[in-house]
Amino acid sequence: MTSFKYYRKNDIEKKLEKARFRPLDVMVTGVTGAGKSTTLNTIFKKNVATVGNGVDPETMDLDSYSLNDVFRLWDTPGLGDGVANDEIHKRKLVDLLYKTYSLDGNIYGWIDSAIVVLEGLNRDMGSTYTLLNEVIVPNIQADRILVVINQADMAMKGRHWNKETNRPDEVLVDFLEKQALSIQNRVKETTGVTIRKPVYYSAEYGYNIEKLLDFIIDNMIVERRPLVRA
Ligand SMILES: Nc1nc2c(ncn2[C@@H]2O[C@H](COP(=O)(O)OP(=O)(O)OP(=O)(O)O)[C@@H](O)[C@H]2O)c(=O)[nH]1
Ligand SMILES: [Mg+2]
Repeated sequence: MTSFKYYRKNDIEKKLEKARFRPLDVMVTGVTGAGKSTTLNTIFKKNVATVGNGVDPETMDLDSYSLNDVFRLWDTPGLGDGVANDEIHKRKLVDLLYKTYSLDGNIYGWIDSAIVVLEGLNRDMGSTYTLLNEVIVPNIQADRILVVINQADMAMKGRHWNKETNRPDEVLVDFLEKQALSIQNRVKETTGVTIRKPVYYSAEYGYNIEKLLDFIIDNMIVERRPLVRA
């Protein structure tokens, strides 16, 4: 099993040198049960974050995990956890987006980019759009928002997923490709924001994790993040 600890570490390092900050801080968001914590565990190849049973919300607080000295990931609570809890979670997410540091008399956002994790089956697109519309889009620049699709294995309810190779067959790949395009379009319609075509992966089965990391690394903004003005 390959380790992701040093995955393209030199590339990240080079970009950070140019941007003159370090490490890269990526916030992982998404509805409850989408698989944020599982995604972190798969990248870290160990259980850093507690995974839920898929029914009850699990992560309640913000936690950061350093993969190495250049890349840090932030696990967050998922929306879709009831109205009252969602308000508390939203506040925590917004607070994290306004966590700052100052340098040379300027103030910058601590978080460099935000990932929105969707599940392959798309059970709760409503909460995903609430998350995008109320929390993410107003508080971080559009080119720092990455939407990704987890649970690729479940996109067709488990059909067309090859359990021996832990990969989708052609039918499922075709389905996932279309789904990625349709999500890109729907995000544009619902939020007005043009996002990059989402990558799809399976945290549970370790499928396309390199693609996920490439997506983050290749789309890194090599500049410190100015705060969004209200
Ligand atoms: N089939 C499948 N199940 C997954 C995948 N990723 C996560 N799961 C399952 O989905 C459930 C929820 O996963 P979590 O990682 O706890 O989800 P979360 O987004 O962190 O949820 P909250 O902490 O409640 O916001 C668990 O039962 C995981 O095992 C995946 O790629 N495929
Ligand atoms: Mg979690």
